[in-house]
Amino acid sequence: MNRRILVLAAATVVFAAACMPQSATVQEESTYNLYQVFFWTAAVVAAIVYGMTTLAVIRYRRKRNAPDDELPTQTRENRSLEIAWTALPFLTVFVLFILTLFTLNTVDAMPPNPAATIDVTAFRWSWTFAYPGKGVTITGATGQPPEMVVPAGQNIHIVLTSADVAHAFWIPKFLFKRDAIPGITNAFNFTIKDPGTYTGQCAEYCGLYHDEMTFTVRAVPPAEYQAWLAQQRAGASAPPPSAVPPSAVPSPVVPSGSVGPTYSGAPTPAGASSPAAPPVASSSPTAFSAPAGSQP
Ligand SMILES: [Cu+2]
Repeated sequence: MNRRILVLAAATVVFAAACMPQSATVQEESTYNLYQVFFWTAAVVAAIVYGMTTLAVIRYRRKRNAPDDELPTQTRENRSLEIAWTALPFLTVFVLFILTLFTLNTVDAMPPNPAATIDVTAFRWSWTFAYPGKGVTITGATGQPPEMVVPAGQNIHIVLTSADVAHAFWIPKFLFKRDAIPGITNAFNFTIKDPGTYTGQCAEYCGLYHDEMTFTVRAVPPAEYQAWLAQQRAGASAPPPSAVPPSAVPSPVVPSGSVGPTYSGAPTPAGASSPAAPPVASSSPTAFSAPAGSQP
């Protein structure tokens, strides 16, 4: 019976470790490795704590027919034991702290000359992706998530900010999240390992339509990325058919300098209406625009 419980516990631990998601980016492989170290450290600590607790409960339980006031052997002042249970947790936390520092350095590293730089601006309740110097700006609207197209296998530089309240740029498969704060820019790099579409969303509750603040990042081969840029510049409204997955809906595209408000950190004038919905026509039944001035 006990052996069966042990096997079940071990199988659960191994299964949980295998369930951890691999990162889709090169940088966050280090985050994945750190997760593994934390997980297995926690598993060992749990095994020691629960194991010794169970042992004490079973071994030193009150025996049948024992007198009421009988106590197990009382031990005090075991110097080496006290040193061990102080030093070992300290050492464990110290090692985890150092490994976390190394991981942060990897995640926050920004090598020069990225293949693409994208200015990301969060606003209630969508995102603007601007490609400075390329003449391309993609702006989503509430219920119409925008798509960021980037070259796969190349270094991407993101400069993140917010036009109104605190939001957070989160792509679960990247194992990465960063806050978008008004008046502050947060920069980071990532290199997506394989072409594909990765969904992201705002991870900081920011108001009534927070749940509509989704977006996608589509990584394509570098040549296709250049073709996409040229096509956007030329004012085309749909990506090339070869690049469209069957379920994809073309993103609302606002060429730079045309319609729509700018969100480049300019403060919203007092009394201005919500910047949530640039004028993008849609026939989708799920798409909607937040009425101006309807902020909760
Ligand atoms: Cu948000």
